[in-house]
Amino acid sequence: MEMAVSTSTQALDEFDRNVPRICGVCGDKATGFHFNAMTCEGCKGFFRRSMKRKATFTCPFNGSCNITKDNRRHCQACRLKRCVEIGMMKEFILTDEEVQRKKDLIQRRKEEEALREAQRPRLTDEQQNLISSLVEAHHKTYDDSYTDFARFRPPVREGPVTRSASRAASLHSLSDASSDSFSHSPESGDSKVNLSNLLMMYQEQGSSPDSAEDDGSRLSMLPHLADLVSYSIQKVIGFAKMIPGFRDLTAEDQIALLKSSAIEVIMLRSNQSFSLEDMSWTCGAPDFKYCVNDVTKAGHTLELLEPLVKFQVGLKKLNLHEEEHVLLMAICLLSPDRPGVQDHARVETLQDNMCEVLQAYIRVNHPGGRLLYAKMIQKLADLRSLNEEHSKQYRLLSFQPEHSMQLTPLVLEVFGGQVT
Ligand code: VDX
Repeated sequence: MEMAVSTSTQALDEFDRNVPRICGVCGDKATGFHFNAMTCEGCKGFFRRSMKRKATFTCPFNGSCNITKDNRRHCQACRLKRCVEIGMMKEFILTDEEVQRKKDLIQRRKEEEALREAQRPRLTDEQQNLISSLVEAHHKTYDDSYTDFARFRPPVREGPVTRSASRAASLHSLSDASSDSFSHSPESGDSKVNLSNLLMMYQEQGSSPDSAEDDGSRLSMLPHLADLVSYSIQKVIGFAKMIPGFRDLTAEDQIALLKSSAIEVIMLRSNQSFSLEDMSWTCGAPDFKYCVNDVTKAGHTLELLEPLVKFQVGLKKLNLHEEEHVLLMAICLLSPDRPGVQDHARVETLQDNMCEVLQAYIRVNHPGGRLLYAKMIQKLADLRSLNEEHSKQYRLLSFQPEHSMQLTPLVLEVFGGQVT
């Protein structure tokens, strides 16, 4: 019984890196278990040689020598006796043939591993370079310290939650009522007429003077978030310009791509600051932490914000590598099917190439990423409908001069100008 226990603990010890590695025979530094006991290389060899020679030793002293690292050569008899005492067994000694077989096995395993490593799918240098460029471009345009945010017009969190949201919702029913007049062709020239009509309708049934200041119509977060988005658009432009191939497109195509994808890329990049713990975008200082309620104070409704937060949660849970995150932004930006893109084929070639790189990257570097590519492409589809909903809500905002005046020239240029 006792024997069984000590053997099993010894076996466990072998896996325990913290076990003192001291030779049980002489106290020298041990190299592991040899013939069933923890010993140094010297005592291991001594035991094997003694057994092979079937040597018999006699102690020149009284048969009870204390074996140490320094005197272990003095008395072979007591050294061997000590070997047996600590459990070394001749049955554990391999024959020459067994030693050879063991060596062969180790060699074969090494060769197999080398072969596997050589056969492992790899990214081409060109693919590797593309990824490096995108990662570098992102690092140059996304500052994790968020220190620039202090330069934006300050965030103001005032006004009741519900009224502000319901006010925004009433804007919505207005848009639904007249949707067939403009929603299908946002770019068409005659939309202006409808937009003006809509604006007039809104103003007629709009805020009464007494409720104007405290019902959230001031959109207290709009200046700050408009500046945040304006700043982010600049960063997205900087990122786009560093995507290999983007600068070679015509200026018109570059602009068409940026105008239609900017909000999507912003939503994508913002995932880096999104936190699952508090379901908000956390950008350093407490002032720069944005929750859904804050965004309603910039004129948006739950009809956008609920799916937007869902999107952020789903994206966050994909736990993308930075390489995948930047590739997804580049793929989003280089979508050939955006309104106004002329050289569709060229954009498609660029996008296809990046999709290939993304798939290869996942296959090679993302263990358990079998379904990841498909899930990422689904996120691009989600972004399209978020874009659609944002456009709708932005349009309502931009119709109201008192709100559109809070936007920046860049935001107005990229998302579309106010009614004139
Ligand atoms: O990650 O219609 C990134 C940089 C940081 C922070 C960040 C967060 C993005 C957020 C949180 C970035 C606040 C609300 C935003 C959201 C993305 C889109 C959403 C800005 C921007 C709003 C619906 C956008 C409204 C814009 C407008 C008022 C013009 O770049």
